[in-house]
Amino acid sequence: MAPRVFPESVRRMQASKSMRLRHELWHYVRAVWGNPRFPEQGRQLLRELGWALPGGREPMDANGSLQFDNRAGEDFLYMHRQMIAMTDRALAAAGEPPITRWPSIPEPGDSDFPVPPAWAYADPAASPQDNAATTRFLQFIKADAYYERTMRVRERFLTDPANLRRLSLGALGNLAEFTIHNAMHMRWAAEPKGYRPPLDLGDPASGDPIWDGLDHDYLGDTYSSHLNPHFWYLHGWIDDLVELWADVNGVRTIDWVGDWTGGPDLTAPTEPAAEPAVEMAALATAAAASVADRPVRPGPALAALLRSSAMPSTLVEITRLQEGPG
Ligand SMILES: [Cu+2]
Repeated sequence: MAPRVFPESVRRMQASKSMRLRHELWHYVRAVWGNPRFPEQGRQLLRELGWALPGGREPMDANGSLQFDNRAGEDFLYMHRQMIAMTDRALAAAGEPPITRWPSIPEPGDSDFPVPPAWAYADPAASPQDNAATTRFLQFIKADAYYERTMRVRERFLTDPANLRRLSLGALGNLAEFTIHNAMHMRWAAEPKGYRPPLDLGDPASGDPIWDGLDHDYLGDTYSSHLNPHFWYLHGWIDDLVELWADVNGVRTIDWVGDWTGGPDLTAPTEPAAEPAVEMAALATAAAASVADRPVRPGPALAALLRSSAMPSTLVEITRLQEGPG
């Protein structure tokens, strides 16, 4: 059976600029916040926008090592759990059952979820060497051997009750995000229709509307990944880890500490996506203030600084850095 495609009403909600930007910015902030190369002005700008990461909840420390005792992994599990709940509500409103979840990660040769082939990565904003390295990374992560030597091993580790008993929920979330979730995104990503320019922190809501269409569902970009049918299968699998963990540890009600879902909606109030905006408001934390109340403009100096800092901040960059092939 082909991966399930949601009704257009649901896909329209997911394709709204509001939801796209929220998902992208949420991942972006967590990627850059603790990086010593991220300029302090950038952090200040995010604070002013209401998008500061709650204190001490960087997924990685300044050296890029995963942090297991600061609940950052809870943020990851919690935020995506809210996305699933929102989508399940939209599906119910359209008369459809909740998202379908992968009970286990599809093996090589799975006829329902074949791994799309690697392609020659050709981001016009990257150097030829960089594109070649990303192409090698795609070949590496999509190979059967990657599943057999790495992904399956990690799946077994993360679902083993003995391990789940030893891990806090935050540690589990962080391990899941960076050892298997990012890799699943890239393994099941298909060649995109084009290469979207990265987030412009100076004007987050800007960007060519061609990237907002229903057909922009590239799994390797947090701006579009949730439009891709695979997103819900793989995040369903991740979300089930939470239940498995709770079960194994006899936890009946999870007392979430890491519950950061991002800041206010930064899309212009004139956005036509009125309904999704209402839904998204439920995700915004202390989000009463809108950008209009806080006319923040970073100026060209910060924009140039952010560009030149060249930190890994996108899903492709982070996963390539972590997974190799070296
Ligand atoms: Cu995400």
